[in-house]
Amino acid sequence: KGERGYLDLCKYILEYGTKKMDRTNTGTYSVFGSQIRFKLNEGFPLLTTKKVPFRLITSELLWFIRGDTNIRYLLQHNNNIWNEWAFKQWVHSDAYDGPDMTDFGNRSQRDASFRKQYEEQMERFKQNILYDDSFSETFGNLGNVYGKQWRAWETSRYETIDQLKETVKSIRNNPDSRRHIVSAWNPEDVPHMALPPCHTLFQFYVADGQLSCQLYQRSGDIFLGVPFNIASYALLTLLMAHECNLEPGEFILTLGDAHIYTNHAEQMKTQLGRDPRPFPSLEMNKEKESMFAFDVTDFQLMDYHPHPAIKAPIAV
Ligand code: DHF
Ligand code: TMP
Repeated sequence: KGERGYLDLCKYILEYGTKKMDRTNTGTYSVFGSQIRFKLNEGFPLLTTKKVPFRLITSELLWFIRGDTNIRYLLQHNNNIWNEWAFKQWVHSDAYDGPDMTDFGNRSQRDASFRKQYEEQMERFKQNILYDDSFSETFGNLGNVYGKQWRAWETSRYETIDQLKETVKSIRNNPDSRRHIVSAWNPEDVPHMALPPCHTLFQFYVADGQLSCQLYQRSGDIFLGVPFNIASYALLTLLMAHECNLEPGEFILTLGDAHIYTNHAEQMKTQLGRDPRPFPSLEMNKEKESMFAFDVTDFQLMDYHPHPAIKAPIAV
């Protein structure tokens, strides 16, 4: 019930996870294969053992739904969660003329004077993305990431497939189908993405008038990313249920490599020492019939009383 499943998984990984090096050179405790379930009629699954910024989750999800892959939209909504991965493309390109930013993620944690330089360059980058159209087109685009694959998957016949709309149709017309699937994992495009999709594939399921959703997440940053992913897919399920005139059922998160970065272990223990509170509830503007028409102002979180936020560095 509630976030117990999440907290139990955190405890399990800290206790039994294998110590494993990773792409970012940070180091993790890792477990392969696990599952957490949330009943969506028991409240909206936004963690309460630390404050999770719901505002950032809505604008990121609407960004996927609109088929956008450029961080400009996120910055316009004061959402900075994807900056590092676009920034990386810029500082490694010939167009970049500032101080060396190699391995900026790790170096900015260790070296205060470098951190200042990094922050200056990041600020310059953000201004360029927001106000320079051609800069933003080149460096704001993360490649064929989620939005592109969900809404305009390219076929070998030079057509595009709108997986999200096709799925709406199949849920409405053939609810019992076992093929309500959206895949973000496009092997042809994977080498050209700033970060290959972590939430790889999701499937909907209809039974007893309820719509459930299961996500296969190949790689989960349990402390930072996963709380966002849970809320984001719960929200997507609510939107999809609304659009298909169904009640929300369950959200099921299935994880591949579920890891806690070694530099999040202390924060994780702080969080595990806190008592979970009841989940908040979510009201959305039901006057809008389609998820494609929703705006950030159409969601209202009610009765969210979390413990304080806990800061942690993100592995780039
Ligand atoms: N890389 C890694 N290593 N972990 C991730 O979770 C991750 N997530 C990505 C892109 N790359 C990633 C996209 N989603 C934050 C949360 C989710 C996310 C990216 C970043 C994050 O930093 N959350 C902070 C608050 C951020 C803020 O307030 O701006 C948090 O404390 O939850
Ligand atoms: P990887 O591509 O080497 O697996 O690194 C991606 C990291 O980002 C990994 O720690 C998982 C994390 N992540 C999430 O947990 N959720 C997300 O939504 C995204 C985009 C990334």
